[in-house]
Order: sequence, then C-alpha cells, then structure tokens
Amino acid sequence: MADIDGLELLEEIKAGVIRGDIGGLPELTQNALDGGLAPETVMNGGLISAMAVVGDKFEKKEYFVPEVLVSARAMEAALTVLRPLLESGNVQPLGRIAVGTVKGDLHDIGKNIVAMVLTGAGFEVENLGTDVSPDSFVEAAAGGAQVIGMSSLLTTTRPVMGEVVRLLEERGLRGNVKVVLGGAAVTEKFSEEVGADAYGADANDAVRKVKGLLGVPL
Ligand code: B12
Repeated sequence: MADIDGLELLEEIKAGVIRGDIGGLPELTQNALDGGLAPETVMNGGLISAMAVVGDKFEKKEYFVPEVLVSARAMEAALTVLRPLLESGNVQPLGRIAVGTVKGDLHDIGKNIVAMVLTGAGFEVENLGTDVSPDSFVEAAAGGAQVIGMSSLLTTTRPVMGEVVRLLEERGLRGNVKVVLGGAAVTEKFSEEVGADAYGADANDAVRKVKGLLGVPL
C-alpha cells in the first residue's frame, strides 16, 4: 500500500472514532491492518489521537457524555480487532501484574490498552476492571502480583491510590510488590507524593517502567 493510503485510512479511523461510527470501525481497522499498517500505528495514530480530540471537544462543551460514550464504544470496537495482535506475546511470562481503575472511577479505555500492551510485551496481566476497591488491589498483591497498576482519570479518585499504598504497608506486603500509577488524573510528582514506585505516561511508558521495576532488560 502506498504511504498516502495508509495515512488516509488512519485519518478515516480517527474521524470514525470522533463521530462514533461503532459499526464501521472494525472493518476500517481490519483494512488498515490488511494494508500493512502496524497495530501500534493504528492505535496511536488513529485511536488514541481521536480520543484526544474527543477530550478537547468535551472540555469545550461541544461534546457531552452521550457523544463521548459513543466515541468510546467506537474505540472499543476497533480495539477488538487489535487486541489479539497486541496481546500475542512471549510464552514464558516476564512477571505478574494486576491492573485496575480505582474506586469511584469508571474510565477504562486507557487502562485496557495498558493491560493489552503489557500482555503483548510478555507479562501475565490480571485485569481487575473498574471501580476497584483498595482491598481488591491488596488481595491481588497478596495473591502474588509483583506489580499493582492503578489507573485514575478523575481527580476526585486520587486519594484512593494513597490509600492502597498505605494498606499494602499496613499488611506487610509493600516489600514484595511494586506500585505503578497512570491516567489523566496522575502525574509523576503525585506518584512520588503518595509513595508509588513509578508513573507511566502511556502504555509504552508503562512497559518501560514495569520492566525497570522488575529488573527485566528493556
Ligand atoms: C472517554 C471519557 C469518558 C467515558 C469513559 C468510557 C470508558 N469506558 O472509559 C464516559 C462518557 C463514560 C465518561 C464519564 C465521565 N467522565 Co470522562 N472522560 C473521557 C475522556 C474524554 C477520554 C478518556 C480516554 O479514554 N482517553 C483515551 C485513553 C487512551 O487515554 P488515557 O485514559 O489517558 O490512558 C492513557 C494514559 O493515561 C496511560 N494510562 C492510563 N491508565 C494507566 C494505568 C497505568 C498503571 C499506567 C502506567 C498508565 C495508564 O496509558 C493510556 C494509554 O496511552 C476524558 C478526557 C481526557 N482528557 O482524558 C474525560 C474525563 C476523564 N472525564 C471527566 C469527567 C468529569 C467525567 C464524568 C464525571 C462526567 C459526568 N458529568 O458524568 C463521568 C465520570 C464517570 C465515572 N464515575 O468514572 C473529566 C475528569 C475531570 C477531572 N479533573 O476529574 C475528563 C478529564 C474530561 C474533562 N476535561 O472534563 N468519560
């Protein structure tokens, strides 16, 4: 495929997510892959950049929750096509990770991408879902997760992450488990303040940070 076609398809995918074309996205995504675009290119250049536009529209009050929800579903529809490709990683897991969106927060697109990309990078990932209570994160650590990944997009849910770190310490688990934070409500500085081990700005950064924490070569 000529590069220009690839770029056009990426633009179509991006536009499809922005206008919430749930039905059309799987086919468009498949066409892009069949045409030779890498799954990571479709995800970063098509889907994630579309959600950034959706976020801007939401901030400017051009979009409201229903429109954002439809765009989110369109993105999910595209991700069902990308998921098997992004998850086909090594056979021997590099480590065990549990990821979830913290209590009070239902945003899961970014967290699911992080879970997918970590799986593809060779980690065994337990996806705890959304609205995850501090106790559930602690249980995952007690059950053998070496890294706890917490996602938060609502600033109101930020205190939950400090609570999890405190509970891990209280139950004597903190020495065995690393904590990594991410999501739009989190910053590197905030991660340090609540006593987490690392902050991941995006899915690739999450892989880098988790590898660093577990001593896996980059
Ligand atoms: C989509 C969306 C929704 C969808 C969510 C659908 C879903 N299934 O997730 C719906 C419509 C349901 C929704 C609802 C709400 N939303 Co909303 N939403 C968004 C929006 C537009 C995009 C989020 C998104 O999916 N981005 C795309 C993904 C790929 O990016 P990401 O999540 O940032 O993830 C990446 C990185 O952050 C990182 N990452 C993410 N998690 C993790 C975890 C780890 C461990 C690591 C290392 C990295 C990492 O890697 C990811 C991949 O690159 C944001 C705007 C924004 N700027 O974020 C608002 C936003 C988060 N929402 C907001 C609000 C206010 C709400 C509502 C309260 C609205 C309402 N009035 O009801 C509700 C809250 C519901 C709840 N209790 O959670 C505000 C939050 C403001 C704040 N400061 O707290 C935002 C910032 C919009 C805004 N500017 O006002 N929302």
